[in-house]
Amino acid sequence: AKFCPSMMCVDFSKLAQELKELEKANVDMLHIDVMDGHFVPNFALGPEDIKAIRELSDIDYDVHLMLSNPDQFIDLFASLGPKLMYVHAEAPPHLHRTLGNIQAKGIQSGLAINPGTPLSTIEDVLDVTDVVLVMSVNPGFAGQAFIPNAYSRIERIISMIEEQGVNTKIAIDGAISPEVIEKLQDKVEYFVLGTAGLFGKDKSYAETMDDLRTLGQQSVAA
Ligand code: S6P
Ligand code: MG
Repeated sequence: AKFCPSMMCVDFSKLAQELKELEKANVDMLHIDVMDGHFVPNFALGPEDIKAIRELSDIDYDVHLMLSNPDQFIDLFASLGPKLMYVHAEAPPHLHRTLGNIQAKGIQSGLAINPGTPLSTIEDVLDVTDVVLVMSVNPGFAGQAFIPNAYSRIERIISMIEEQGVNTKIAIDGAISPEVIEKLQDKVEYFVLGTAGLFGKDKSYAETMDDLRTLGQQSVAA
């Protein structure tokens, strides 16, 4: 499993220090939430924030576009160099084309799906989806409660992936705690970490990450 701290949870007034700490903790990839105040009832990071992060660190990052019209902004965000770009299953009218456009830029295509959206929405686009991001909160805010339907949804997505023989990986975002990581360790490739898993603890990021990784290894060995 890989761990992706959510950059909307860091203290932006100490961005350089925060990034240094995250590097020391050997996180796998940064998760950058982009919100438009329309698809979700909040605003989060934007292109200028991503540029600032890139100037301070070269850790790989994904961008999670919570935008009503992602098609309009794919070029802009692609030009900033993400490794993986998530759009929402609920947003673009031609989902298969949108995901294909991301792949055509040499960026991994990500497909985020809200807790209340039927999984049939993603069934026919897995051939152009590198990573499915299962939302375990309704997107918009950090610090919300975990919505447990994510567990059965992940099982059903795994069945779809196996049935279709595609290589799609699974990610999960929203209130990811040590308990959730332990349960999903073998099924999920990318865990997004926010306030439930990493930020606002008494421990350093490095200590918390060590604990989370040990937890993962134990459950694999068991
Ligand atoms: C939510 C956003 C997430 C949050 C993350 C925060 O809309 O997409 O990436 O940043 O959920 O984590 P937590 O543990 O505070 O829910
Ligand atoms: Mg997110």
